[in-house]
Amino acid sequence: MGAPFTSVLIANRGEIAVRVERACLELGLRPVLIASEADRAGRATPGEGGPLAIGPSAPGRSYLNQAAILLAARVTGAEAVHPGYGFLSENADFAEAVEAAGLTFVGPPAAAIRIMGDKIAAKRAMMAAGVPCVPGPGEPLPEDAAAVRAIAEEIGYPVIVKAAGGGRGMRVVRESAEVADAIAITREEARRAFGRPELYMEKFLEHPRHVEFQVLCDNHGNAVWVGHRDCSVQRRHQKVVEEAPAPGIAPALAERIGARCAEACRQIGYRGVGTFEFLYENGEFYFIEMNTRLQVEHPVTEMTAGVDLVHEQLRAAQGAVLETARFAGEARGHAFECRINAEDPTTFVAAPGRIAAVHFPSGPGIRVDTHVSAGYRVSPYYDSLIAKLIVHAPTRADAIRRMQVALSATRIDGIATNLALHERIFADPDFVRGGVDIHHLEKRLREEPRGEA
Ligand code: MV4
Repeated sequence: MGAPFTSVLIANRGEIAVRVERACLELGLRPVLIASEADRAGRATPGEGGPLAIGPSAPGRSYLNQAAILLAARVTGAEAVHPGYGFLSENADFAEAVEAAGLTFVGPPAAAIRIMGDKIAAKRAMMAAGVPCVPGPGEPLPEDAAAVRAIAEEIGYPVIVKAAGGGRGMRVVRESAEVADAIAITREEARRAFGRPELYMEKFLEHPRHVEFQVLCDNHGNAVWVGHRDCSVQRRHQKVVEEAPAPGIAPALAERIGARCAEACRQIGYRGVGTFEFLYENGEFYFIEMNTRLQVEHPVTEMTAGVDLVHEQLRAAQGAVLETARFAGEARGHAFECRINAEDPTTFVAAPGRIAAVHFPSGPGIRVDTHVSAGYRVSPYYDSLIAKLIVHAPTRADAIRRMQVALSATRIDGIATNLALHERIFADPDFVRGGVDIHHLEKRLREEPRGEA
C-alpha cells in the first residue's frame, strides 16, 4: 500500500536512470544505480566506483535479470525499486516479486499491470468505465471463420485483427474473403510472440492521430489527468517527435476524455503515473491501450502541466495523498521533444560508437535529458536513444522556432545521428501547421527519401 522508503534502486539505464536519480536526490532519497558491463565500460570516465555491476551486457543477463536486481536491492539496502521505462517496467510478475521481497515497487499494483498487459481485458475495463473505445467487441475472436466474418460485418470493413498479448502482429482486413487467412496468420504470430493465441477485432481507422492522456493517482482513490500529448510523428512504431498539448483538441472534449481516464483509474485501483493511448480521428477519441509506466515523452507534459511526474510517482509509492488541486487548469504554453538517436540517417539502423565531442543548447525553455558526454560509448546492446531535446515556449509557433534554433545549436561528433531528420520535420509545412496523422513521417520519407526536397 505504499511505505515511506528512503532509498530507491533504479532498475534501468541511460537517460531515464539519470532522470530518476535526479528526482530521488531532490526528494532526499538515496538512489542506487546499476549498470551492465557495456554500460560500465561505456562511461566517459570509466574506472573505480560508479554504478553497481549488475551483469553482462545482454539485457537478459542484466536489466531483465529479476533475481540479480532483487539481490542488488538487498545488498545495497534499497527499499524501493523504480523500473523506468522498457525492461521490467510493465512486468506484473516483477512488480509482484519486488513487493514479495518486502520492497516497494514504484508503479501501479501488479494486478493493474496485468489487466493492461491483456489488450482485451484493458479494453473491457475501459468500456466499463465509460472511456470511448474503437468500435468492436472487447471479447476474444471465436475460432470459427464464419463467426468471425459475422463480427467483421457488424463492425463494417475495414477492420483490424490484433493480438491480446500486445501491440505488434496486427493485420488489416478489407473484405470478407481475407478474414480466414488473416486470423490464421495473426493467431500463429501471436502464439509465437506472446505464447497466447487470443485475438480481437476493431474498426480500422485509416488516418488517425496518436494522442495520449497522462494520469496521476495515489493510493487513496485520488486520480487526476494532467494533460494530453500528440505522438503521431513516428516511424515503424518508434516515436520521433512528441508535443504537448496535442494541437487542435477542443478543451471541453479533452476535459470529458481526461475525466473518464481518471475515473477508470479509480475503478481499477490504479497508483502512480499512467498513459491512456487514443486514436483521434474526425474529432473523436478512441481508446486503444494503456501504458502502466513512465513514458519516454513524459517531459512535454511536465513542461506544460508544471508537474514533476517522477516526484509524483515516488510520492504516490510512499503513500502520500495526491494534492489534486495543484493540477487544475489548462496547459501552460507548448512543448516539443525530439528523440535524438545514434542511427544511420538513411537506413535508420542503430549506429553505436564513441562520441568524440558533444554540445547541447541551453537557455530559457530548453531542457536536455541525457546520459551522454564527450567520450561516451554508445553500446550496440540497447536502444539508440542518446538524448531528448525538449523545448517549452508560450505558443506552439514560438516553441517550433525555439526547437529549430536549439537543433541548429546541437553538435554530436563521432557517431551518426538523426539530427538532420529533426531539422527536416521542423521545416515541414504540414508539421508546422499541426495535427499530422500517424502516417505523415513515413509518407514524407517515401516521397523524399534523402530529404532533398
Ligand atoms: C490501430 C490503428 C488503426 N485502427 N487500431 C499500432 C500499434 C498498436 N499499439 C496500435 N496500433 C494501431 N492500432 C485501429 N483500430 C493503427 C495503429 C497504428 C499506429 C497507432 C499509433 C501510433 C502509430 C501507429 C502506426 C501504425 C498503426
